[in-house]
Amino acid sequence: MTDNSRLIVALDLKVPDKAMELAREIHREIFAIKINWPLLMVAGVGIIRELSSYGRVICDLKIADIPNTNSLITSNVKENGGWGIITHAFTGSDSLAAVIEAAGEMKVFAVVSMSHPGSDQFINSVSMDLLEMAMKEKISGVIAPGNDLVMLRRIRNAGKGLMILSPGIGVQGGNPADAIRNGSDYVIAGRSIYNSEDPLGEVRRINSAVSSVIHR
Ligand code: 3DU
Repeated sequence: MTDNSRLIVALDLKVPDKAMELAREIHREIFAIKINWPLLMVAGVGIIRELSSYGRVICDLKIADIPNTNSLITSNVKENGGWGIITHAFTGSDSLAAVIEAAGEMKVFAVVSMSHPGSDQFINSVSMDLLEMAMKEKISGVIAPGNDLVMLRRIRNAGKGLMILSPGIGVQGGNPADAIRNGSDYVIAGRSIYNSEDPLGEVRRINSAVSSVIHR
């Protein structure tokens, strides 16, 4: 994997061999791989270590439980070689603190707003509170929507120094260059890459769109 890329690829595939094959094809040109329940449920926790042979793996488990359970889930990811983990923040500071403590050196990213329309129903009205709480707990970064540039800018402005990862790119309507221009550090894309006829070409297209913004 490379620090020159601002792209995190969501490998939401239900066939582990396909996920491994795709990782092999694209890993040199991306910043990290993100995995989520669809792959983890089929492949088992060992897939974290297998994919880690290609570099950084972020486990998007959107943890949302009591502190003890959060801690058990997080230590499991850590013991299996995860580089980062994604947790919900709405469960409160004790639950979030448990993830951060169990993570040790692993990066922890908290969801403070989401990219789907339902995010407007509940979570978006407390996004700034979630952000403030997560910063008090010394979070590494947050997840903020790459397809809602107004929300993204609010989070960028209030979250100085935080790493911002943005899904909502591609199929969900967001544009990678716009997301970076409005405050994302890294964009997350899944379907637009793994469903493409030419995944590596798609990775290169996103990388070049993003670098044209960064290097200006
Ligand atoms: O829409 P895509 O196929 O590019 O996948 C986006 C990934 O990011 C997917 O794993 C999804 O679960 C995750 N995600 C969001 O899409 C939106 C969020 O607010 C948080 C995570």
